[in-house]
Amino acid sequence: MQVVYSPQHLLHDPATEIESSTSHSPFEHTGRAETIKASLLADPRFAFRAPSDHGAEPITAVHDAGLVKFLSEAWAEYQQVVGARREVVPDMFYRHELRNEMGDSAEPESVVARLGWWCFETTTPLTEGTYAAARAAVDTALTATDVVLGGERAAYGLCRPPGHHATRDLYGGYCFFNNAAIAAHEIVARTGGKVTVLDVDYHHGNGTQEIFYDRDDVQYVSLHGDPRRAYPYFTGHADETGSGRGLGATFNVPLPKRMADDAYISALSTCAEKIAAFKPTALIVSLGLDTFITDPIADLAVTTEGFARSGALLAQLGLPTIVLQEGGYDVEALGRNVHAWLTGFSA
Ligand code: SP5
Ligand code: ZN
Repeated sequence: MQVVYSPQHLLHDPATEIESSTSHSPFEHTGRAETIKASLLADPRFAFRAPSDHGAEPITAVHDAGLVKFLSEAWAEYQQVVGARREVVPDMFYRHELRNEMGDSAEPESVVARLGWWCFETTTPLTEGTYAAARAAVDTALTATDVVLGGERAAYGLCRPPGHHATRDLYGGYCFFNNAAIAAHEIVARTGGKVTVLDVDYHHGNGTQEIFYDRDDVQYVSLHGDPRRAYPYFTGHADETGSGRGLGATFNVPLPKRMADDAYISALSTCAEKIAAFKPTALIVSLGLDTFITDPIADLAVTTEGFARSGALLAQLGLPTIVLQEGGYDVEALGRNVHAWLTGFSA
């Protein structure tokens, strides 16, 4: 299987994360992608290639152009306006209730205000090289897409930073650009075929869901920790099924705490049936390994063997498949978990 990897991810290197009312070393860090790289490099069945530059147009097909502009300039502008900071994080978030009965705001001018305009939470700092890394992650997803549209059965994009929490207009949840959504839209635009994004990250992919919620050409299927207890809390409930033309093209399966392999595989089989019924021409898997039994920020109990079984089950759909890296924070196990999933798929 071809693996797309870029060392540009190293440019996004926060040293702190503001989470659970504390500032601590980040769960989402450069070592995650490096351990996955090492694990796959050790197996000659995986062939590495670098991404190619796809420009900004595939990004602005999915995201507001203002978000791209903001991320390209915000870190440097903050240094000028506020002072030298390694990580840049919002102090204030725009909530439209601030202007009840006054009419909604337009994008403000101050970089401090713009942070709160484009970002939805505190755990996703901007560093000097964040924009370059986020652009490389998009190019990684699009190059993996090229490999599959070129005729390969499957490809893996080692995307970092991840993408599935980024909405059309907002970044957060360790995500800046929605790599999977950009790839899905690109396949529809280039082939006219329908695409499914299957999101197996522990956290609901609120961004991917939002981007495609009213569309009938991209199906979004997700199984994740129940948002009644799990981040991102405000989306991912079973009654969110799409709107307008997209009604029925969103399918959410909230999972209970400590769910282990057999029950998880059974839930994944239900998702596979939903995908088969949609009849897509291609499958994108948002591959988060934070469902793992010892993940530090999640509470499911999937094992390495469960990941191998997951890959094998999804291979049975027989679809051209692009697998894109999302979360997974037990870094000691992350390399072998990704390897198990991908070799399960390819076996
Ligand atoms: C891509 C991805 O997996 N993003 C996840 C973002 C989650 N960020 C906040 C997680 C808060 C978890 N708090 C649980 C504390 C356990 N010590
Ligand atoms: Zn996650």
